[in-house]
Amino acid sequence: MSFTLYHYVHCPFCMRVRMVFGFLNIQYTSKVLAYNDEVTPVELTGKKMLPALVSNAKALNESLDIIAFIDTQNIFKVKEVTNSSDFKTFESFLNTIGNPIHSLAMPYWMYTPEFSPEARVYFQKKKEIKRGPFKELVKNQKHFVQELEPLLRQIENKLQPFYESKTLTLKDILLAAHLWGLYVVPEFQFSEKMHQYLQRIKVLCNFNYHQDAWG
Ligand SMILES: N[C@@H](CCC(=O)N[C@@H](CS)C(=O)NCC(=O)O)C(=O)O
Repeated sequence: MSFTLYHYVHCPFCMRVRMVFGFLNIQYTSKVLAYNDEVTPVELTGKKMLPALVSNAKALNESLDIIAFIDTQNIFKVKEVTNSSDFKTFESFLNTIGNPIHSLAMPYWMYTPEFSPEARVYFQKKKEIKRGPFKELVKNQKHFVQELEPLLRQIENKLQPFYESKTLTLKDILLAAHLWGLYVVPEFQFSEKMHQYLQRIKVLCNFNYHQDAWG
């Protein structure tokens, strides 16, 4: 089967899929779309939302559905994990960490090479509806870092050395994909333990953030 993944480089949901592709050692064609390209994603799946996976005639949205689809040996046990009693709590924790992560990282992401000037304007305008002016986000960096620290400590306390596990699981993929975005923020630094955790996942997943820019 051939796979084409349409994604945004900075997008944590897209990164989830890239990490799983790498872990499973499955080749795919990578297509990075411009953030202001509304036509291509809608043509693919009917929604302006990535990641989108096209395989043979089928196009799929939703990172977890894509992971379940490509993981034919059910290594990540997507259904079992997402139906388990603690998954709602885990998902809400992801949202909780996502908030300060995005507030810190978005003003930097938009200046990475993924964004043309037009895509940058589009991104900022759209994201400011939910988050307020980016200017304020940048002013409040200290506050977001302070909000994050205890949350990261909660993760750190559960590493065995993976999240509540001796081996890598779907939860590590979801956490790492969210946390990875923080590497772009100079005002924030991971603890050594968290950094090692993310680097361990990077190696296991053959994850190369810059793959589309540098090969
Ligand atoms: N539930 C979706 C969420 C995907 C999502 O939110 N993608 C964002 C990028 S991080 C998106 O495509 N946003 C389009 C836009 O806001 O224009 C998944 O897990 O795949």
